[in-house]
Amino acid sequence: MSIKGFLFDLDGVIVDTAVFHYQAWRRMANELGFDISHEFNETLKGISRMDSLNLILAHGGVTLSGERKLELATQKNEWYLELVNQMTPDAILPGVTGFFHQMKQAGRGDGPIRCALGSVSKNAGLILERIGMADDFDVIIDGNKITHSKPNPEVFLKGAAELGLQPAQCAVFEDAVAGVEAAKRGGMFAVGIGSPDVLTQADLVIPSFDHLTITELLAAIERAQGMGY
Ligand code: B16
Ligand code: MG
Repeated sequence: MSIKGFLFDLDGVIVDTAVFHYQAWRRMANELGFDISHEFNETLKGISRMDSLNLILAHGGVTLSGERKLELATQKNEWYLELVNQMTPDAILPGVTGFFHQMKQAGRGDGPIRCALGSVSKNAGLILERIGMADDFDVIIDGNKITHSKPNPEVFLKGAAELGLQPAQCAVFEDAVAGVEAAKRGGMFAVGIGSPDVLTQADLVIPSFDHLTITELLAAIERAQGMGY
């Protein structure tokens, strides 16, 4: 089925807020007396705030009350927002702005490509405002509109539905293992942004949007579909 919609993850695809999440979670873990590595941080990408906290506490062997966990999640978010509030459009990852320009111009003969944001972050709206991309999506699905974080496909299924498209008509751009799994479980074509060694479930992996043309991308997707991806 030909691709008519693009669904974009936010953290690690449009902007590198994954680094800010890591800094804030690491600060919290350090205050609790343990550390988290880059490798462990990979497992938190695309996972909701409370699910991330539970994974980190289990990793550190720490058990806390529900009330204390809420306090810590709130504290982490305050540290994270200090970093987010310093963001400007300069934080947009290389090639993203050019790709969006092409997307607005590209058509498939039977209509333009439509796009949605599919992020489990409750701060997605603020981040898009900070980087000047709040008006660049036809549909925005964020952590305030969903009940299950990735790898559950809910965020992308809602995005496709609000675009008026079938899942198979959509390609998802994801940097996280959990996000690629969500796209596959949702029945979408998964374009991994990063390393094929990490994003092993993706149908196609590209290093970034830098120097990427829509024509080349759609051709690569069609080749992968032809191979029964
Ligand atoms: P917040 P994405 C996800 O965003 C992040 O990858 C993940 O690390 C974070 O815990 C989650 O959002 C929740 O974010 O605390 O801001 O609500 O990758 O789905 O865009
Ligand atoms: Mg991400």
